[in-house]
Amino acid sequence: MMEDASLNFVDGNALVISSAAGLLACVEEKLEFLAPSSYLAIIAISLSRSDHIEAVLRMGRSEKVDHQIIKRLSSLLKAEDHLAIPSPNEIWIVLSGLSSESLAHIAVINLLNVLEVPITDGDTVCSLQAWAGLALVNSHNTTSISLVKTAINLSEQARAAGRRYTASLENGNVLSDNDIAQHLTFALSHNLLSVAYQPKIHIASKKVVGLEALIRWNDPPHPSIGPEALVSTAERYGMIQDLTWYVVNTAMRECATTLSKFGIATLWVNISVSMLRNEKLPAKLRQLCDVWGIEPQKLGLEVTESALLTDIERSLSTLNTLVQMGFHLAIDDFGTGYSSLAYLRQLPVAEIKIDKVFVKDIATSHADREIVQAVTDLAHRFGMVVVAEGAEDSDTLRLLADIRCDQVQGYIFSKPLAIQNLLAWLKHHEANHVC
Ligand code: G
Ligand code: MN
Repeated sequence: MMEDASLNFVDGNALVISSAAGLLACVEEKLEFLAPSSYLAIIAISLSRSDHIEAVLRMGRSEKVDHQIIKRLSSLLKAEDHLAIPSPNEIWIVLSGLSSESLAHIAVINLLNVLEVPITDGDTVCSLQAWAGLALVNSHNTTSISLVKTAINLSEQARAAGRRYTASLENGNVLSDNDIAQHLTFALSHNLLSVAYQPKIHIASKKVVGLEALIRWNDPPHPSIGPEALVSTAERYGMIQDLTWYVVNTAMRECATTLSKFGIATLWVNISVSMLRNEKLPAKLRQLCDVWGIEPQKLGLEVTESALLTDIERSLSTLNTLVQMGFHLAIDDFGTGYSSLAYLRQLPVAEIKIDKVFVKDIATSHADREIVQAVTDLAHRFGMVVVAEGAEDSDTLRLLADIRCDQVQGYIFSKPLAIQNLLAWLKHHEANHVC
C-alpha cells in the first residue's frame, strides 16, 4: 500500500496520493461535513493494461505507466480531490463539493477519456481500458466503507455489462450482488416480476408516440433492489437473457391491443449488449412478433451507447439485420458513453435518448442546457430523432421545446405504470391533449 504523498506535476497542480486507509478516512470526514445541496462522489476505476505490460507487472509495478496515469488524472483533478491507487489495476478517486449529479458524470467520462489514450514508453505501447463505478451521495446516511465497496461493485458491473461506467445514488444500506442474484432467481421462478410502461411524448403535439417497457419488482424484499441493480446483477449472473425475454414477451402480450387502440407508433424494449452478439436474436424477436400479432415496425430496441460500441463488428451485422427486418433502434443513455455522434451515425440508429442526468437540471444549470442543446442540434443534423429522458417539471419541458428536442419521457407526463394504470392514463391524456 502506498503512503500518503504529495506529487507535483509540471502544471503546478499538487495532488495528494492517499493510501487506501487514508482515502477512507477522507471520505468519512467529507461525509460528516457534507453540505445540504452538495454531492460527494466516490469513483472506483478498474484498469486493464495491455498484455506486455501485464507480464511486466507480475514482476513488479510498471512505474512509468503508473506515473503517466497519475499525471493524466492530476490534470483533471483539483488539489482538494483525493486519489488512491491500491493496486496497479485499481484507482479510487473522491470528488467533493459537487453542485449537481451531472458534474460527477462528466468527471467520470473525462477521467475515462484520458486513461484510455495508449501510453508510449520508448518503443513499447501500453494500451489501457478502463471501467468506472460512480457512487454518489448527498446525505450522511452511509459509511465510507460502504461507499467505496459500492463504487468497486459498480465498476465490476460496468465491466461485465460492457458499459464504460455504472452509477448509483446511495441511500446507504445496500445489499450485496450475491444477495440480489439469489432474490432475483427466486423472483423469476415465482413470477414476482412485472413490466411497467412509460410513455414517450411528442413535445409539439403532446401525442403519445411510444411506450418503453421497464422491468419492475412488485414487492422487492429490500429497498436497494431498484431496477438498475436488478438489471446489472442479472448481467453479471447470466440471468439477463431470461429477464429480457420475460420483459419483451410480457410487453408484447400486454400492449398489442393498446398500441393499435391508441395509435401508438412504437413499443420500446431494452436489449443488453450480450444479447446483441447473439445471432439468433433477430429471428427470435420476429417469432415473438408473429405470436403476438405485432409488426416488427412497431417494435423498438433501446441499446446503451457504450454497449453499441463494444465488439462493434459483431453488433453491426446484428443491428443491420434487425433494421432490415423493420425493427427500430435507439441509443439509450446517450451522453454517458463515448459522446461521438459522428461515429455513432455509422450505425443504423434513428433515435437517441439523452440520459436523464443531463436533462433533469437544465432549468437550473446553464451547462446542462448547453449540452442538451448541442447534442440535439448535432443529432438533428444527422437526421436522428431526439428524446429527452427525465423531465420532471414544466420549466424543463418548456426549455426542451425551445431546444427543439422532439420527444420527452419523464415524470412530467407519467412515471412508469402497470398496464391497467397506463390504460387509464392514456384515456385521460387523449381526452385532454388530442382533438
Ligand atoms: O433504460 P432507460 O435509461 O431508458 O430507463 C428509464 C429509467 O428512467 C426508468 O427506470 C424510469 O423510471 C426512469 N425515469 C424516467 N423518467 C424519469 C424522470 O422524470 N425522473 C426520474 N428520476 N427518473 C425517470
Ligand atoms: Mn431504456
